[in-house]
Amino acid sequence: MNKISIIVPIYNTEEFLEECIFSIIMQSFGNFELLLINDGSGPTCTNKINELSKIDNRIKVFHQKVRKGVGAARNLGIEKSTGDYIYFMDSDDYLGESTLQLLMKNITDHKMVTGKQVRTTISHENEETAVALDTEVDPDVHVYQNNIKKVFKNRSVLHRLISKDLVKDKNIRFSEEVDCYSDLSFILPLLVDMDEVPYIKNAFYFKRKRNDPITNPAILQLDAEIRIKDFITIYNQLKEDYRDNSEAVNFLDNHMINFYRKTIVTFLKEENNINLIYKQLVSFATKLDQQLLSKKSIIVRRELNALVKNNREKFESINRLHQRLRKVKYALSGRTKLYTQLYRSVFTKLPLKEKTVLFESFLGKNYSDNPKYIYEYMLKNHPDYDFIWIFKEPGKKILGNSKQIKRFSLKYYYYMGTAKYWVSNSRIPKRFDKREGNVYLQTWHGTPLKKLVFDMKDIHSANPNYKRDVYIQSRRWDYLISPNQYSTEIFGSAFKYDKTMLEYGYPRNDILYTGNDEATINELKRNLNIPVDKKVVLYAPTWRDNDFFEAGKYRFTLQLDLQKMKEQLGDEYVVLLRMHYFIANQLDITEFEGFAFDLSTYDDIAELYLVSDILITDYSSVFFDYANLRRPILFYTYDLENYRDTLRGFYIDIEEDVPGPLLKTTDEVISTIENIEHVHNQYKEKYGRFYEKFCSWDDGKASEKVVKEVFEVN
Ligand code: C2G
Repeated sequence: MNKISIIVPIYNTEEFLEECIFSIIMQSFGNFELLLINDGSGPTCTNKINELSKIDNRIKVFHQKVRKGVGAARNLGIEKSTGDYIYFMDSDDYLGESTLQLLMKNITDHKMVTGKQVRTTISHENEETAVALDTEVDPDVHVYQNNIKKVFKNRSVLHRLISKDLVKDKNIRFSEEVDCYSDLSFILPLLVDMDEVPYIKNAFYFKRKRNDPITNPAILQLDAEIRIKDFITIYNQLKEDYRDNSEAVNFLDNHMINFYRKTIVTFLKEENNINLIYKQLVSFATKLDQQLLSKKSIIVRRELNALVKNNREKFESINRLHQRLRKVKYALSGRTKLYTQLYRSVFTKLPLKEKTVLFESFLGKNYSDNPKYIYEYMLKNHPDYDFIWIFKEPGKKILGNSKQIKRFSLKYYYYMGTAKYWVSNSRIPKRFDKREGNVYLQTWHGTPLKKLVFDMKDIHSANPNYKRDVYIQSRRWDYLISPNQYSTEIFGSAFKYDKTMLEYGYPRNDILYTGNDEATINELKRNLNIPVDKKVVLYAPTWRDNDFFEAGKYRFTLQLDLQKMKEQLGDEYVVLLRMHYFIANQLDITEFEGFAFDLSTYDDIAELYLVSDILITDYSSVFFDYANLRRPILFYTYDLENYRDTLRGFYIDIEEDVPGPLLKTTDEVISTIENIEHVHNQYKEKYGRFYEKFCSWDDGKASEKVVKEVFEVN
């Protein structure tokens, strides 16, 4: 008795499937059948389904050769089910270990019971919310009675344990006409049949928010036009079927009006879109309950009334006003929004300044990297251009006396809107839509070791929308600089970039060829206030995606034992500490004065490369650049396994391919430095191969080549 039929429709979700199915077969409640409905997936996913179906004899597989949609797939599951209860899951989600047990325990005489949905972006073996998976079974404390309307506020059938008799008696099925929102036709009969539903707070369902709506969208990440048409189709149909049931009518109308306000009005921001959906708008508006409508805001009411009368001209004119009001409301809701609105409606409409070039490096933090060297080359050779630097804190010492503006000030928005050229080594915020005529040179900031964007599986950093955001931002790039053939290939796949690639090496490395002489180095050392007679070790690690205070503000804990290093190396060496620009906490090194120097906020790391005799890094791209100097590189990789295998994944085999030893302790670092000549010699051949692969395009002339291709110069 009391068997559950778990129904999982599957369409090309091979990367998530294992996690979903394992979370089911590991349930503490075991009396279930798992019905996997393959809704016309491709061969990779189909093979995966077949392979996984063999691991447990409670799994039954049904293949549909052609895709029929999620509604049809779930309906097939219902037909084939033999259990007393039905439970729907999506194939990219997973369950807490005792989820089914908790639901079963509490359903008693009820027809339905539900639990908590947790939104997640990451796999559960890596996930902190995995803690929730082990939550003790403590049913009594966490049961609430929830109003059925509240339960279905999200219009989803997921994570509801439902009596099969009810489904059978009332012949409840999903709509097969639509791709999105087919759930509505299943929900409505439940809604009219029940008032309250037990809600078990500690029965967890992990709903994955897919991190890649570009390559592999979930149903609700589909095109807005499809979603709108589907919603209206299903609304119209149900409105007809349930016209005599006031409860159902009220539910449908409320959801329709909300959908109109949120999704449809946003879609109509683009004026021409009205042509795509006008007919559908009229069809639903004429069905709305007038009394309910009278409670809505005047603008929505007037728009919908115009639709009821099929008066398109009037509808369009009210909608234009609605859109304007929205913009004003948006602009008034904060300074950033006001400036963004000015950027969009005013600044980008002003004439384009054909000879103005904006430069930004590392989000305005410093005067450095590729933009600095492109700027300096242009300043010397093409002074007929106007140059503007964007800084978080203007007033920096830069070559020449070009204008400096504060990032995110009104002037910044003004120049972003009017300058023809943008030169940046990192991402420019999403809100800056590109205007006609703008030329955006993206220089990027390093040869990738750590996997980037679309080559990453899970996203562990503070921004779960990373992939979508980078996609939007990188569509605006016109040129991208590549430092070597290896990067060209990676940038293509990681950014899905297919516009012009400038394959000239890095402008930021020009100085490693033009400034690698004793006089320049000694001068730099004096400016830095570091002893000229000591050898210099530069420690430049990268940041950890999972160690942050908030987005963009990361934490770093120094794992090098400076005390030991000072004792054993202090006579001969000094150490320069250089944290990544994302690191927000300060290092406290007061007790190592004269031996350790914190140069984390120093503008240009290339100058630190020049003054140092040895580089210590970990997974930072700094070593690809430093290798241009052919000086020794050590890798202090105390957390290699976690970093490589969980956080990021690498493009190269770090244990095989890098031109120096991987070290795990301060003692190893010290003894390697003590024997540096010998160690460096051991890596001679590897270093040669490494240089060939990653540095051979650099020749001190990259800035010139880039400028000649991007700008109108002779
Ligand atoms: N950098 C620095 N100081 C550090 C680390 C990095 O000045 N301690 C600068 C270097 O110019 C380096 C660049 O920031 O090349 C990028 O740093 P990474 O550590 O490689 O990390 P990330 O910013 O994540 O970029 O394709 C490259 C990747 O995007 C990595």
